[in-house]
Amino acid sequence: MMINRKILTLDEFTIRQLRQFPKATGELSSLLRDIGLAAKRINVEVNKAGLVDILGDAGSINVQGEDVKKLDIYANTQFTGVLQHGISCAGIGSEELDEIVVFDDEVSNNSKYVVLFDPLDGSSNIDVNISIGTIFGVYRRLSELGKPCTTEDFLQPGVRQVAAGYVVYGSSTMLVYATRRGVNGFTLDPAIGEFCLSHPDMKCPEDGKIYSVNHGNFFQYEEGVRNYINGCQKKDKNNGGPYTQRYIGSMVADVHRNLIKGGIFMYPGTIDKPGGKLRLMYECNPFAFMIEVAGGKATDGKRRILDIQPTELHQRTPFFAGSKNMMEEMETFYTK
Ligand code: P6P
Repeated sequence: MMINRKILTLDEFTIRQLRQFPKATGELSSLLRDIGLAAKRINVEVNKAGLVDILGDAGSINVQGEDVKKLDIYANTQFTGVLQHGISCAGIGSEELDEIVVFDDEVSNNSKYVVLFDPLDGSSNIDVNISIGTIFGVYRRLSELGKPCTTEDFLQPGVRQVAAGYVVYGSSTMLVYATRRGVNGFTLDPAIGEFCLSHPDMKCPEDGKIYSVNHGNFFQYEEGVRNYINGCQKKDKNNGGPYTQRYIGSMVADVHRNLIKGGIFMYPGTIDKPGGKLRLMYECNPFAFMIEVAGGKATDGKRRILDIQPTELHQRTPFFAGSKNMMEEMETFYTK
């Protein structure tokens, strides 16, 4: 029987990466495999959501004040569980939980990393079968090994992430993650239950023609943002041709598309919410890290997202991210 050596599973890929770092302990590779395991379990439930009455609200309200879908809770439990029972994670911060969870057992207290995640982003789309996703960021802890992790381990600027990624549960299920060495995408092969390397060394095109923003908030945006959006619509053949507006209302799906095709994703601040809607620690920082590693840019309109010093676990930030040249064009409108 011929073995197809071209197909690399997530496990094989992380082990090969490990070989390039003889001094590496393998904890990060193990953590990424744990995330892949949780993603596979969540994928099973997401794919049958309409069949087992898993639709509909779980009846509770999360820390964001949003109706919690049953899948949110399931996804949060899966990620928390695999990370707690792994060998790499000392604790987690989740969109679904008011406070951090310190695992505080011997193995976890001797683990090097902490993880922040949004277990199921875009969950309001579950009931209408639109792609949803998981977003995660991994930090090396600052506190002393052997002791429980602390809040300071989580409130680090995004530039200190050692890895970040997302899972998009869509027409296919993909896990995409970045380390400083690059961004790689793995597509789940349901026949063998493995994430297989399908998008090696992903790069964000420097240019694009897609802009993603909620036009419903247009008159609430700052003038510079409104001028940029108008500019996107006035493009003619003499200045690169018209842009296309694409906005699914699911950050993972929108940013994933723009990462592959080129484009700019915007969730600006508004008059009502000048700090924006998206969360810095487990939505914006992970995507900002990935997009920068892939060659793009990510700011809050003025500052580099990864440089923001967080003060709260669930703080929000305006978010602009995508193709380098589109971001630089947007910045000229913002500073006018
Ligand atoms: P709006 C989903 O609720 C989410 O957090 C992101 O996935 C998405 O990009 C954004 O909110 C959509 O927000 O206000 O445009 O519906």
